[in-house]
Formats: sequence, C-alpha cells, structure tokens
Amino acid sequence: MSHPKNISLTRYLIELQRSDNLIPSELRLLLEVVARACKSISHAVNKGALGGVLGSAESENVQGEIQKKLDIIANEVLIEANEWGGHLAAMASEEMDDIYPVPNRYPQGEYLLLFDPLDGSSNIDVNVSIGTIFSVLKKPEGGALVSKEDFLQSGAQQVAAGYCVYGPQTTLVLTVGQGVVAFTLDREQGSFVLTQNQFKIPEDTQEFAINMSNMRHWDEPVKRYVDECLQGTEGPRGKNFNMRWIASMVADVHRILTRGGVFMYPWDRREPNKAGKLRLMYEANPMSWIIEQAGGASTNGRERILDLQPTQLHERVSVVLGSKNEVERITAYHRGA
Ligand code: AHM
Ligand code: MG
Repeated sequence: MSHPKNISLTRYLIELQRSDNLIPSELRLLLEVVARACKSISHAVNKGALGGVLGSAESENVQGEIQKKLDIIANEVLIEANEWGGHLAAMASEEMDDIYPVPNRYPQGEYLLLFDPLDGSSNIDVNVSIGTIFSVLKKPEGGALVSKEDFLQSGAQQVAAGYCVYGPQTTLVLTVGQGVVAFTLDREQGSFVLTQNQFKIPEDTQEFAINMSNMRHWDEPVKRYVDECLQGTEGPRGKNFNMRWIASMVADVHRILTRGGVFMYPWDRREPNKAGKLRLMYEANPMSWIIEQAGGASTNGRERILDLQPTQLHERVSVVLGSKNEVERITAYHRGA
C-alpha cells in the first residue's frame, strides 16, 4: 500500500479494511478505541504533578507489586473505552487478578483484549518514557461464556498487537501481521498521523540492553554473551558494543525497532522458580510479534516466544529479542549449554 502524506490512523485502518480486506470492521473499531484510550492516557501522563497523577496508589496488583496511581488510571481508561463498543468479549490486564468479561448490559463481540496499561512504572515519577502495550486475540468458537482459558493462546494466534510510548513524542506502533507501522500523536489535530510505514530491524547490531546490576545472578549463556560484548575489539566479537537500559520495555523496544539492538530480561538465580520478570501475555507476546514483523527475532533463550503455550494468564517468561543474528547467537549459547 502506498501512502500520501498526512494519513490519520482512522484512514490507515479504513484503507486496510477496504482495499486489502486485511482487517474486519470490528477489529478496526477495536484498534481505534485502543488508540483513543492511549490518547487519553497520554494526556494524563503529560499533566504529571499538575494532574495529581504521580506517586503510589498504595495498593498491590496480583503479582504483589505496588501500583502507581497512573497504573490504575490507565487501566480504568482502557476498560471504560473498550467495554461498551460491542467488539470485545473480555479483557485481561497486568493490573487485574482476573479477566474482565464485558458487562451484560453491552453487546458481546468476538475479540479478547490484553494489556499492560502502563509499562515501565518505575519511570513514571522521574519523567522518563513509559507506555501501554496491548495484544488482541480471537475468542475461540463455542462456549457461550467467556473464560480465562479462552485467553490461553500462543502469541502466534494474535490478530493485532501494539504499543504506545509516552516519551518526547507519543507514538503508537501497530501490527496486524502486515509489517509494523507507527503513528505520532498530533496534539493540535488530536489525531495519530502515520509517520513510519515499514520498520526493518538491522540483522546485526553493536548495542545491547540488559539490567547489568543483575549480572551476578545470570545464567552462564547470558554472562558469556555480555562478557564477549564487553571485550569489544579485543574479544571474540572483534567489535565494540554500546549499552542502553531505559527500564521501560516500550522505550527499549522502540529504540531497537528504530535502529537495531538486542534486549534481554533473562531468568536469573534470585528467584529460580520464576521464569523471568516480564509477562508473557501482556508484554512478551505483543512485543515479540512486533519485532518479528519488523524482521527481528524473539526467544526465551531456547524457544520462539510466539510458540509458547501459556498455562496461566499472568505467566512470566525470559525474553531475548531484537536484531536477528544476535538473538540467534544468544539462543545458540543457551541451547549449547
Ligand atoms: P512493569 O510492567 O511493572 O512496569 O515492569 C516491566 C518493566 C519493563 O518495562 C522493563 O523492561 C523492566 O520492567 C525493568 O526492570 P528493572 O527495573 O528490573 O530493570
Ligand atoms: Mg510492564
């Protein structure tokens, strides 16, 4: 599809539906509603202290993490925006214990929406980029009442995925399986405008992203990879590497999408029974699909993340994603260990 200048998200989605018949109208509506919710979250984030939205909410989520006010606000915005439109059967969120079926007073649709309403919570109060991550599945046929089991589908089953990063610009990144596109929020017009048509992640990179403070807890293959990067031109890689760690997955993934790199949040020895820190359904699956759609790769160190069969809604996973050749190298180190 070729694009003249100044294409709004609405127009982009209508064209996708109309000329290529790539998305049904219900899915188009869903994506528009999610984008509208992101716009509203972006405004709340922007107000910061002036809007009284910073700081802790003094409550815990199902994972025992302290919730920030903005975690709760963003979660409510997404639910209120999506519950009445008739396109969804249910929602699931990193910030809610159980699934949220669409209330009986509204028509039920055939899609399931999953989200991390505000990713990078530790960055909220320090004015560093944060974001919303979302994933869309289809409710399996049969069974009138929607259940938690309906959500337990592998990432390969996603019909749409995206994120919105609230940074110096508010940028919405989206895939429906036809590559990855990005829209920038034009605050004067109040609409998302297409600003990047197809991302292509370079296969090689000289930049890695990992929280180095956990180094002593890592497994051997991760230690080996990072150690080889740190040796620079004198080591086996024969080149120098740069490091970045924003501690907001949305911002780290957005950088990788834009200029390449590799992102890791691996399993470590601190809590051996925990597969990783990041959540499979709300973070790893949507980001993995976006990365693959842009020519990158994503594994849990051993297997392709999109092939993993989830067993729990709030399941965690190890994540290695980004430039293809680096992800393959790290995965080979794990498989050989
Ligand atoms: P959150 O969903 O509670 O915000 O946690 C996920 C975030 C990711 O965005 C980021 O990659 C990671 O946690 C940072 O973790 P750490 O603070 O351990 O470096
Ligand atoms: Mg998160």
